[in-house]
Amino acid sequence: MNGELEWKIMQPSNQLVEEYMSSLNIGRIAASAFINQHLSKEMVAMVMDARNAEIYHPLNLCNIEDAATLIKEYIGKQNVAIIVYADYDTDGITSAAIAEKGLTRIIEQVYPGKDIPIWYRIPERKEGYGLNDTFVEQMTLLAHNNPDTEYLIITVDNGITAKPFIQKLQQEPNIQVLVTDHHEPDFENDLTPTNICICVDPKLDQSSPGQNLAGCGVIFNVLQKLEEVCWLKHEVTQSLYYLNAIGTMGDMMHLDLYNLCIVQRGLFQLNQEPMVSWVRKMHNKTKIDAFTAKDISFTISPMINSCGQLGHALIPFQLLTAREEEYISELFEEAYQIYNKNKTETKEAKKQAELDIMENYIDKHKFIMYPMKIEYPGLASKVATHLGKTIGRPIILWAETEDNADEEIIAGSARNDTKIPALEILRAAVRNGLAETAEGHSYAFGVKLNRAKIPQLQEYLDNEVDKYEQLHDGAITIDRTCIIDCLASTDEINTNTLGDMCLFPFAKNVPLPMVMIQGAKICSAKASKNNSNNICYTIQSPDATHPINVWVWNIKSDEYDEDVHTKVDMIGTVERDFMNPKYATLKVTDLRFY
Ligand SMILES: [Mn+2]
Repeated sequence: MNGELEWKIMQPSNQLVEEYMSSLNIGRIAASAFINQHLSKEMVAMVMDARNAEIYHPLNLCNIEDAATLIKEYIGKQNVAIIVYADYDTDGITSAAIAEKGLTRIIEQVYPGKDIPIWYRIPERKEGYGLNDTFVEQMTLLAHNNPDTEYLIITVDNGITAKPFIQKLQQEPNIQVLVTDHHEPDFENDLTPTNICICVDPKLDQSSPGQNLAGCGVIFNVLQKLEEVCWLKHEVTQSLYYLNAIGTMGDMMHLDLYNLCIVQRGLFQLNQEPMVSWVRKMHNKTKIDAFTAKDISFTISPMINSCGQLGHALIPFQLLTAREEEYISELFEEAYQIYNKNKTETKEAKKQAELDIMENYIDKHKFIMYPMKIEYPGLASKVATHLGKTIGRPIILWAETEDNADEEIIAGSARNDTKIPALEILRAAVRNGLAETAEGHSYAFGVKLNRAKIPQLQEYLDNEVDKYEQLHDGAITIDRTCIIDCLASTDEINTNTLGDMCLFPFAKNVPLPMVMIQGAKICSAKASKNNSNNICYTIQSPDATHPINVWVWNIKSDEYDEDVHTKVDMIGTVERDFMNPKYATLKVTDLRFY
């Protein structure tokens, strides 16, 4: 914690800050952050107002009109069943929930009383992502045995690379597939089904709007279009923004203007009355009375995701779509328990992996390849994210389980917080036949490895990193620069500032403003009874009227000496005090005593 980061102050001009403050009616800290993030006043105002905005129209995604027309045609038929095929992560589950609630209510509005069966299929983790042979066989058999029923399969958050499966499905005359997805198409290997069924995916056309939509954002837009072709107002989709917000944040999509508005509108729904029943339970459980974007990222989405990771993807889907209060309570308790279990398991897995790597890998390798003995492979990517940050090397991690022990090809998660071009190196390895695939972003990507070639690949990666390092000094060190938006007094760490932090969905690419308290007097310091590395400091800026309390976690015990140090510089974000959520505190990112 102490003094690890390089602080870089980016305080904008007073005049500009004041313009933002008066036109947006916000404080100095939020204003400075918006300016540093290059967000115009008009853009910020648009996002802030999105909480009350009544109607959004669907984005003009390619094939969206055809998709809506196809659904309209099917819901008008007599003998018809709809099957929604989703994914087991937060985005997949919220996509399925949006489809469930959306389709049911739209059908009810267009054909009151008409009963169209809608089934949901959320594969479990061990089945793998996307359509699979078992599903194709089941559907083929079903369609074959019921020749008078017409089946419409709608994929959500998957399907754009499932051409072989869709081809088989559509061999049955009474099966039709509609793909809605946001993943990259794969034209090269002829896996993209655009020529055999209707596909809605913004990635099919780089010039299409909605490039940053999550899977749930795509199905949401399709349903909005369906409302339009059915001559309905957007009443149904209007009530589903909160699910769209959760899925969008859960998939960690870039928050462009459209996504910021979705999240803002969704947050408003999560916090307003009448509240969705499971959301109210979440409020009670967490003792938080107004969720922020950060709460979606760190509490709500993880609860949904953690069930899928431990092999219970159906529970959160049922929770999100259940209608009976008693059933909702039951499902919520179950989901929350799995979430807690997941947290404990993840913590333990992180600790063990870190220890093992530090003892047995770090001296031998520049690019860590780590086979992890883990009960729940779903936790591997979370462990990888943690290790990428802490070990300071690029890392590929995969789960070694009983299930995959015999498999020739295994999937792994790669993370890279260094300046090493890890993805480029892996792609070169794929071209050299040492690995199967590498896809994603430089900081986080997925790989498929050939078990027999792992030793060779390891040698290759170590060599490549070595070569790169010799050309680029310091490439393997993690970038520790921390941008500070604004210098502040301890007096400004107050509930007004805290209120500003809730006016806008600060998260991801628009993070909470980073403030710096300079030259504060240390009035007192008190260690936690449970852990002497956690200390509550009472500090006061030179010109402030009140001292404030801030907790600092995991402080190196030799860093602070009360006989020597009397002052401190701190950087951090203004957040709820965990002891008393109504009050503001500084969540300290780094500090320096003197
Ligand atoms: Mn997704």
